[in-house]
Amino acid sequence: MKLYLAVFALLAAVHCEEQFNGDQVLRIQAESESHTEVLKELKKNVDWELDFWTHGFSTERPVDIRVPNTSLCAVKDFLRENNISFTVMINNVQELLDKERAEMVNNEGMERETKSFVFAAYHNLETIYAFMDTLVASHPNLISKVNIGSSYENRPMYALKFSTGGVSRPAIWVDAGIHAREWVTQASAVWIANKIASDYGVDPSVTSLLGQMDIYLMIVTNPDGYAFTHTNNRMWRKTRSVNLGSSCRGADPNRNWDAGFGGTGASKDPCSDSYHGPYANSEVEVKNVVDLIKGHGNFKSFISIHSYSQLLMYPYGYTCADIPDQSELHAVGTAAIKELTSLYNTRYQVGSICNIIYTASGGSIDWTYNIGIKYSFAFELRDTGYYGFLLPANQIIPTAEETWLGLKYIMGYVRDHPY
Ligand code: 0X9
Ligand code: ZN
Repeated sequence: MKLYLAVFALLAAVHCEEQFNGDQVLRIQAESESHTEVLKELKKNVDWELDFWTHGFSTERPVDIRVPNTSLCAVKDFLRENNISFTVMINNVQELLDKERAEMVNNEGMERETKSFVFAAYHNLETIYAFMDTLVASHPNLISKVNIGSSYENRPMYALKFSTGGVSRPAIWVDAGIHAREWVTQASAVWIANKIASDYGVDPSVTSLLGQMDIYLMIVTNPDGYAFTHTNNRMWRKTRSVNLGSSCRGADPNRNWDAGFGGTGASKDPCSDSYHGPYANSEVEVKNVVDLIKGHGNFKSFISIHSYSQLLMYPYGYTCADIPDQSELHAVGTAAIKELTSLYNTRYQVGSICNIIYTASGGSIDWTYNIGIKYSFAFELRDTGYYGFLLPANQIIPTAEETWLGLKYIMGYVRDHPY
């Protein structure tokens, strides 16, 4: 009976997982304003079920779209009719997903056998949470697990707090995985957590930092979405909240913060991947972080980690107006990227969200900046569009290593520039 149930559960799990056979990701380059307008029209077409992997429309940056197999002919015809050139960035999405899954299964077997954690692999939520417990247990005087509340589907949300003592010390916040499908961000954050733990007392910069400040690191900021990318739909981005009056679920947790909420670069359509939600902080995952930040009251830096595009951004997203600290943040960002690039020559661009990618309202770092957290940054990690969200696991460690150099630079700067 038990076996029967297990087999049934397995079949059910396999059965309901979204398939992407023959789907392609097209990379489209708009060469004029009229192209840009055509692409905006394309986005309004609901019948083709397009999945935009990039969110802005400009002649400076390509637009990447996952096109379901059944819409491929129509979309390619449409682009050709409008004289818009494109390349096939991913030829068959499902092939990459199958490979990713096979690697995960293989890796799980290895981890069970060797009772060790493999950093060069993607892991599900349970395994990441178990990793956090192991890390805390082996560094009890440095790391604690802070439960900041529960997700919509009642999963606990944990930040790792690195602290050597003191009372309400100035602190640095780092979060990853607020967008569920950006898997290299959660995986990099796992590696970085381990790196901070092992470098304390060894690397003078980390040691002096933690002598004065605390670090809060949230590895999985959208646990419901992350679990869903493992069980149902690898391409899920949003939260999993129910939307009244719609059969579509979730809001974009990076359009839900109280900064320019509901403005340009967010959608009011609950079915959109950039749906801002019914009101600011409606998503409990966002609310939990907001409450922690406000309740703490002494964060000096807030860094949010996304993928992909290889960018380091500072506010604002909701307007292209310069922030008062523009030149300082630009200089800090540029120096951080210099460190990042020094390792593997990975090229990054630095700028304000609005100027560098697109107008995006309701973003986290705009809110943190506006409440007085000057050193607010957002990373977009690898790559620039070979694999997009489906970055092969053998790039996790190099991505994490180089990102850490950038992060460490920012953290050191924050330590040395109290305000
Ligand atoms: O559109 C976004 O939310 C981010 N890009 S992504 O492709 N990862 O979705 C960029 C927004 C900048 N980040 C923050 N405002 N925190
Ligand atoms: Zn993102």
